[in-house]
Amino acid sequence: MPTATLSGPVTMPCLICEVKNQLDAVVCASCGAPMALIQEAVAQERDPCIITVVGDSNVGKTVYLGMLLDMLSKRAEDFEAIPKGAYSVNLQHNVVSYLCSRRFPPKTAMEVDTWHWAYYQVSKRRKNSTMYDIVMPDMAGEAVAAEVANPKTFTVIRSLLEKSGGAILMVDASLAAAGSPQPDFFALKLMSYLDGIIAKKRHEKINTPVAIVLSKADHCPECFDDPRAFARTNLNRLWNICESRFHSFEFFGASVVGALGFGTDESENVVQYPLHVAPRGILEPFEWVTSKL
Ligand SMILES: Nc1nc2c(ncn2[C@@H]2O[C@H](COP(=O)(O)OP(=O)(O)OP(=O)(O)O)[C@@H](O)[C@H]2O)c(=O)[nH]1
Ligand SMILES: [Mg+2]
Ligand SMILES: [Zn+2]
Repeated sequence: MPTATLSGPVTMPCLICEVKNQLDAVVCASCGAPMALIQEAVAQERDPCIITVVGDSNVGKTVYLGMLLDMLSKRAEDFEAIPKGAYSVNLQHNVVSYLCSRRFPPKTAMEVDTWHWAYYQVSKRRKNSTMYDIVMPDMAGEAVAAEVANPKTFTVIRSLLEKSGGAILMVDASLAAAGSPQPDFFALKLMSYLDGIIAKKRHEKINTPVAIVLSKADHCPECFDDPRAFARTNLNRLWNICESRFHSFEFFGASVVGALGFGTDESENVVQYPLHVAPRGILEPFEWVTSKL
């Protein structure tokens, strides 16, 4: 129970879902977002911009986000990124540690309080360049799937997308190129879910920029040459809903590994090992989304 003191209110609205929480809460009691985000935002004195990375389980969200943040903090392409709060570094730290030991990070757990949230201040190292305060959580694909199938199972996902200035949708290009309809259908469901929560009027197109990342493009290099043509051919349902309902969307090929090795674990399952890290097309989607904010 909140208690009132003479020094002022003891509750603070959550940055993501706006439910009031006690000041000393670690995570929001309603959606599970870390309250450290709010403390950072208050110190910042301006609203952060939320960019949400969504996609099915196993498409490569964790690897992509970890690599993106790492490249930003290494000043790739003249970007400058300053983590706001040490907890923000955990995602990048985790992914880079795994990749350095030639393993992929484990899948993200369903529990919201175990997700890594990253809060960075990003800008270009130029005079008068715009500063963006960017919040990017690493969500579990299974939670995204559950929310899309049954809205309100994971309220945090809905609140996040409602508040997002931009979104990055990840689609497994290697699966799509191999003829599986799963990536196309999942992306179609997600875009229609987004349409449902963001659209102000049913007949108006959506302005929120959506970058569609064709992940694991090392398996299908044609994604790099002409990502739009790849999408039109292999992800035609997704392409059509983008064209009909979204003003601003773009496709990008991306991959993190240059060479893969294969082995088996204790239960004789085939496991992939990243032998060589060669990020390609990681910054472009992010740069495109921020340019549209
Ligand atoms: N070939 C290739 N495989 C990749 C790449 N990135 C990720 N993978 C594979 O995809 C798997 C899943 O990657 P994650 O980043 O954990 O996927 P995720 O979207 O976070 O999955 P959830 O946490 O379950 O939602 C990895 O274990 C790798 O086997 C890539 O750039 N190229
Ligand atoms: Mg993950
Ligand atoms: Zn909340």
